[in-house]
Amino acid sequence: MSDVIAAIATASGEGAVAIVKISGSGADKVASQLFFRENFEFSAAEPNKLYLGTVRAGRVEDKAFAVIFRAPKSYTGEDVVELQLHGGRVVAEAVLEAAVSFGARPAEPGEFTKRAYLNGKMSLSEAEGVEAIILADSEAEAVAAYRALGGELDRTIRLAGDILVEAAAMTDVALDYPEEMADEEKPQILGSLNEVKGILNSLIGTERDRKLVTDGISVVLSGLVNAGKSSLMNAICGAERAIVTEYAGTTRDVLRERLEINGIKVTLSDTAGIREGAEGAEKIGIARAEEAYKGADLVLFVMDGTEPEGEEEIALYRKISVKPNIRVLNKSDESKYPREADIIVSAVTGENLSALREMIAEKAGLKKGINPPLIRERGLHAAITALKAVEEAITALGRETPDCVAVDIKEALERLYSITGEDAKESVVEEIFARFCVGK
Ligand SMILES: Nc1nc2c(ncn2[C@@H]2O[C@H](COP(=O)(O)OP(=O)(O)OP(=O)(O)O)[C@@H](O)[C@H]2O)c(=O)[nH]1
Ligand SMILES: [Mg+2]
Repeated sequence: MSDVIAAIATASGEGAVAIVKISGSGADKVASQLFFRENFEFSAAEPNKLYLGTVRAGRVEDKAFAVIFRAPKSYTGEDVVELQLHGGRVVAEAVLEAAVSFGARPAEPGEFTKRAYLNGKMSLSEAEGVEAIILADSEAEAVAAYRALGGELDRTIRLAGDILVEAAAMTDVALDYPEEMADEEKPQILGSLNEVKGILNSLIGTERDRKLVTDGISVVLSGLVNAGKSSLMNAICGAERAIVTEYAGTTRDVLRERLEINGIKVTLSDTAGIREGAEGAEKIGIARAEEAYKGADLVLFVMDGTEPEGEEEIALYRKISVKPNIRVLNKSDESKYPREADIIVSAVTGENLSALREMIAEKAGLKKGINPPLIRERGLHAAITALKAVEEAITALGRETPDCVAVDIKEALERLYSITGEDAKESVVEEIFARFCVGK
């Protein structure tokens, strides 16, 4: 039986409410020395119901709510008591300290979720979804994390696993009657292996989207001098970040700003306008600008609609067009020289800027609605090794004896189940939960 653990579950600092969680068999005994209410005993308390009372921890007292969740119907699968106190550091810390003096142990980072996993309340990939939702700092990331947390990844893995188990069973039959494998089982086994290969390929294929979700994309404003890049930077950020003047060659350094565009994390960079014959600091700025657009995921090629399209602009676009890009014709409010563009905007009036935001999100490849469940680095690596094993099984099926095929299928299965943790090694489990914050 596991010991009783306790932790402050809420973030430190001032806040309306602070929560102390106590989990384990005997959590109610610890809590009963902290929380008091007339005619109330935890042993007789109705689960999942809030009781208003008083907490006493040494000299500190507070009005508080207490709730008890009875095993196995709790987050950890054990008896859990939560004490909802007034926010701030002092009361919560006093209550935690008192809980420890009454026999609880301070929880390690992620220990509540680790217990939930060990007690079969959630899989490893769901637990990683919990971690990801806490760490999420964009809407898209939170949505993807919730899908992992909701078990979507588990269902995919289980489906692939079931097909592999069936293929392994067929290989087993062939082990007893090797001469029959060629005619009867082979095409079936091959069909199953190809099916799993397809599932894994699409899972790994979502990696780009996953990286978009977690890392965000880098978008660089580029173009000739005075096109209005800095003005667009400010308009998109909604703040006066970059210096704007009517003089050509204003921006020198690369100016980066992190923001969220339609739920996607974006690092937007303003760069020096590119022109021939620049000297000194401007020349260095242009070299940095070129470096920046070369490394971008998406380039916004900004053109000045009040100037005619010249050779210099055409030549620059030719260089930039090898990158994913959007041709933005700026200054629509005063535009005199229309030309081919993907979108016509005005940094000054704000015309079409929300359409530009949509276009950035779409070009980034993350259309609204497409949001694969989050698969953390560990899971992705396992999926790639599982795929390799499946491919080896397919090759072995054509050339080798059934026992070689069976070995490869077993390897694939082990890798797959390591994603959900059905057969995860202890060390992996330790490593995952150590990354969590205390109290989760
Ligand atoms: N009418 C109008 N003027 C604009 C618009 N956008 C920018 N400008 C003007 O164009 C001039 C240059 O704007 P910047 O934003 O500094 O242009 P830039 O591309 O960053 O210029 P460099 O940093 O020198 O390469 C300024 O006088 C702006 O006020 C627009 O949408 N409409
Ligand atoms: Mg500028």
